[in-house]
Amino acid sequence: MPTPIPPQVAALMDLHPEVAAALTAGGPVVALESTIISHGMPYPQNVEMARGVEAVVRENGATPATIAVLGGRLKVGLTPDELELLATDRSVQKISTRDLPFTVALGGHGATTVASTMRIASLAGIRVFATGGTGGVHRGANESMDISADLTELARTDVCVVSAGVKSILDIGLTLEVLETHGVPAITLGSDEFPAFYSRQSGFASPLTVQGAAEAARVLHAKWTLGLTGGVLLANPIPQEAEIPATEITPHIERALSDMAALGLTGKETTPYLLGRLVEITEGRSLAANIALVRHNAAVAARVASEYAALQR
Ligand code: PSU
Ligand code: MN
Repeated sequence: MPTPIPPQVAALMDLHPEVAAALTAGGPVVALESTIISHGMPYPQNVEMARGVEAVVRENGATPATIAVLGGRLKVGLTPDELELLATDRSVQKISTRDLPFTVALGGHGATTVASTMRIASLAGIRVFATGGTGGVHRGANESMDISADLTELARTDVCVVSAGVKSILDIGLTLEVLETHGVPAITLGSDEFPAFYSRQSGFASPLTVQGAAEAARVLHAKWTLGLTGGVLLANPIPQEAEIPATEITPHIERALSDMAALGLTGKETTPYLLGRLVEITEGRSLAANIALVRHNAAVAARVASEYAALQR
């Protein structure tokens, strides 16, 4: 049974009729984030990716719900015009959980990160979410304290995030440690090695492995039945044909990081800058990889959502 949305939350939310119908029927729904559209990719590839990913979710038997804040309203499921606005309007801010009450209260436009998308998905009763890569512990975090709120949200919000692992612009080892501290299962689909976004290999063993969507759904069901609140990170390695091997991408990442240091960028600007700089350095190859992995994650998330919905009946 879907959990009813509290009326005071429903008053702030615009649930797309198609998403509302799917949730009422207990059908599979996949949440999608919007920072990747507004701050993760250039136009027009960003809006093409957003439309394409929604189509992939449908082809795999689930209903897509792209999430954002528009004019202060929590939007769960977007129209084509709203996707276009997110892809083009420069007034759209990158909003994480920290920023969410501000954007709602002041009526702004916000593209939601993994963290704030998880929270809104959870408020709407959606349990499965597909993205590209999750945030994590940044390299040098022992000095900068830059640890993505995505990890905080995984610690407390009951949503499964399907991602291609953690970008090696982050410290993958420390990210896995923080997830363990917070009781968040980090599970890789079909591999013993935790993936590194552009690359299938990271050099880090995956804490846990499942062989398919049905097994993943059983883990979600067991976790939440046991009252273990919080999320699950399901890592889905980038398809072989789209990957940029670690030996190739690593020097590019080092270069992007040193360019960023020279500019003195910190805080919420760092992830968008690094993604954009890598697209320039790799002459678009990192963008093609990014699009391929998001589509792959959307397909997997749709299958996990379907298996999970079946377990609820
Ligand atoms: N990884 C990507 N593309 C993205 C992001 C991550 O490949 O656009 C975004 C996600 O929205 C993620 C956010 O939640 O970056 C993390 O930002 P920060 O490191 O500032 O928490
Ligand atoms: Mn940060």
